[in-house]
Amino acid sequence: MDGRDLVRSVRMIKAVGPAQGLRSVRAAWRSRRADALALPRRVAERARVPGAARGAEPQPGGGVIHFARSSLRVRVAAGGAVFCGWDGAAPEPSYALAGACPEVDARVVLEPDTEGGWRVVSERVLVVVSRHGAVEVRTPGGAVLRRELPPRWWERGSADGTDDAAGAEGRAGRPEGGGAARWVQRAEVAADARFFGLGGRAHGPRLRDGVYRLWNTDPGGAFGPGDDPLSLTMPVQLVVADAGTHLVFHDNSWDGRVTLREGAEGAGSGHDRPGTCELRMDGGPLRYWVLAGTPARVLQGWTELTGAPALPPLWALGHQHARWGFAGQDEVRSVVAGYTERGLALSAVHLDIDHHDRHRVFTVDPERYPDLPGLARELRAEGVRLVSIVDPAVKAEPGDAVYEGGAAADAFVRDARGREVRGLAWPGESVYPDFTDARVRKWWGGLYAERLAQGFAGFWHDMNEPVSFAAFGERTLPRSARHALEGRGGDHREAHNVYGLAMARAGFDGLCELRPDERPFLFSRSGWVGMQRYGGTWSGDVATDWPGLRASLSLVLGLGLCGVPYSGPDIGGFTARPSPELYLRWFQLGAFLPLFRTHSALGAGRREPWEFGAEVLEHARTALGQRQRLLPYFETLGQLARLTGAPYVRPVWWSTPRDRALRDCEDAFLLGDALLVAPALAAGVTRRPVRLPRGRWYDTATGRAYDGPGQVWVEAPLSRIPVLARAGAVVPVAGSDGGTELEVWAPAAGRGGSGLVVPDAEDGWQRPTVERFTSRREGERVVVERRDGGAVGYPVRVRGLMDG
Ligand code: NBV
Repeated sequence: MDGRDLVRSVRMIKAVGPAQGLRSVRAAWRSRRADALALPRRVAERARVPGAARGAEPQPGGGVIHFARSSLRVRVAAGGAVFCGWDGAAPEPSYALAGACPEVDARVVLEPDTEGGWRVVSERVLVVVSRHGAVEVRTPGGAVLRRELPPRWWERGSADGTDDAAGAEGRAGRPEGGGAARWVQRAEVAADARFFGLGGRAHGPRLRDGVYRLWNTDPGGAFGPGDDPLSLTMPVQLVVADAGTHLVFHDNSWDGRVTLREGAEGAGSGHDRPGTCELRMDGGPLRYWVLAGTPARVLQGWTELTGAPALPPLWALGHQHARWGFAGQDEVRSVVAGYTERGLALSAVHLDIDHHDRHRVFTVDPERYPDLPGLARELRAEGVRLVSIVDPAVKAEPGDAVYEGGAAADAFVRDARGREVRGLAWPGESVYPDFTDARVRKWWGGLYAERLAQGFAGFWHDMNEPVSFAAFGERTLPRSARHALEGRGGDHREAHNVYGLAMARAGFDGLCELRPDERPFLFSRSGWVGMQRYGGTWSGDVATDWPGLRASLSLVLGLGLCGVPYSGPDIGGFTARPSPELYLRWFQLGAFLPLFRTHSALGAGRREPWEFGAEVLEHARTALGQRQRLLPYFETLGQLARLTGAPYVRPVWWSTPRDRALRDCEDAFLLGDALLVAPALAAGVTRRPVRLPRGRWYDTATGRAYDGPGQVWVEAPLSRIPVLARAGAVVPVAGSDGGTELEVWAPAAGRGGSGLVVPDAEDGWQRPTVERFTSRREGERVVVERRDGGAVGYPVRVRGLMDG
């Protein structure tokens, strides 16, 4: 047990009580023993590198290059995404890909180069493979975006110490994902490159030098910027450099570590030190995808590969309120009444594990919630939905309906000897559904019928890293636990990171079947690449302090760049009672993030805006009003995320990635194309510097115009955070009568602008229509037109004219 284990155990025993504390020690021993018995022992390992190139075999989209001790498949897909697979690794099977592997680009050619290596030439990228297996991805103009050095594998020797590995061709036939060989691959990027992504990281969005682990982990109570990993890791990096932007995704769900080191430019000496990125994996295939282009193009390609983000129903873009610790239905009612009486908008209330009967999933505490369907109906009449937490752990007790049903369906994860794996979770000793089995997903998806009958409209998946409270060691299932892995069979080393993703799929598919006319609303703490197909996520248990506030912005930005656009933090932080100022600043930031939800832990105080004094209430009311007004814009951004992969919340360099100062700017963000939001992230802030992308920007509160690129100081009084609008932007907003109107920010003289509206009046599956608008300045007049030549169709309000 190390220091971190100890702190975690003490925290946990405080939370769950001494009896559970003892059980957690037992759970930890059990898990350790299971692994000791079932996992292969570390024995002599042999290192292997590809060796020299021996020849190449052209194939549609690229080809296979044979080396003395391995082979590399390079395949360029029609949209320009490059696949590289070593040792026979193919793109499928994959938990990340949206569907069938994308079609290849038939125009691609594989040709020998003059250095004894090979080149794969395509329209958007050039892939150069050296004769020892280094792989360079270059722009068509020849600039190197990434250079992967030859990989190295470590394979188990046989009992007598000899290498049990077959030749390269033998390995090529090995089924995907079964590989237990560890491997490492090191890559170089430009000296000026910056790294982003890797899923939800607290100390981003720019990922500084350090080691980042790829193993979904419940931080065990609270996290701040120093904690890594968190619940949602992804082997996805977005690298931004002067030469171009690229995304690299290693399609491998095993435990691993990414070591990043930014490069340095040789200040006139001409000796640049490249940035480096080293990936060390504990097993699984060595295969990766690279997408290159502008950030928008890269995210578009990424969405085509891994799936379009699920569109949240409209109500999920409004303000939502949660707390762990509502006393019961009367308290829920009175919280909603508090919002109504004060004229504060509220679209949903979330019920945490305390609404269950003894913490058991898919149950309701009959004493505290004697009529949940009645409460749901009553709230619904006031426009407020109920959202239910759903944990994967099922109380292992004969007589428990979910347990009995799951046992009959053989749904629970088993150990190597075929016995149910027992862990410890909120209901006590628990078992865990194996969501990597389609049959189990179907069974689990059907259980949401009970939730729908209780009147719930949305779902909040928690503890699905998955968590088993163990006093020491890993707080999850034993690594030796067996999983179906879609029929291929394997253990938790491979299934762990996709557990939350597969659970989200089970919930999403179940809901689509149970309630086919409505888009499901689901967000999940853990997940993996592709989870956006089923819903969003949230910060998890972010610490209540100023660094926690900063971390919550990092998470949302980083996740958006990994293709998961819908997320947000626990406003006010999860762990303690925030100061009024911290609460307000968090609320003001949250009002501009897709998931706008107040939440707190048991004993961490309340989060209603009126709990922090009259001044905070008034300012929170302003922020809520701004959110309500921007709802048509949020709806449009949700639709655009679905259509193009562009996240609602984007780093300020999104459209100008070559602007180095913007690349390093982490305390502001773009909301769509039109708005730049600069939150107050420290105590006592009343004005702050804002780094602007090029063009004219208006402070939306004062109307004052600023010209970018460059840094300006703007007012950030307690009453609001700075929000700047791009000159020329056409922004759909809610007018005073509730209908949509267009707010148009005057273009600078001689300039124009544009904007989109994707109206969506329903929560179903209708195909959206995209309405495009342009704006232009004619003297003192601003002209707004619809691109297709039709009538504008919305009232237009021009802003910023006096200042331009
Ligand atoms: O269900 C209780 C909490 C929940 O409120 C929180 O949002 C999750 O992130 N849950 C974690 C389990 C307990 C954590 C200490």
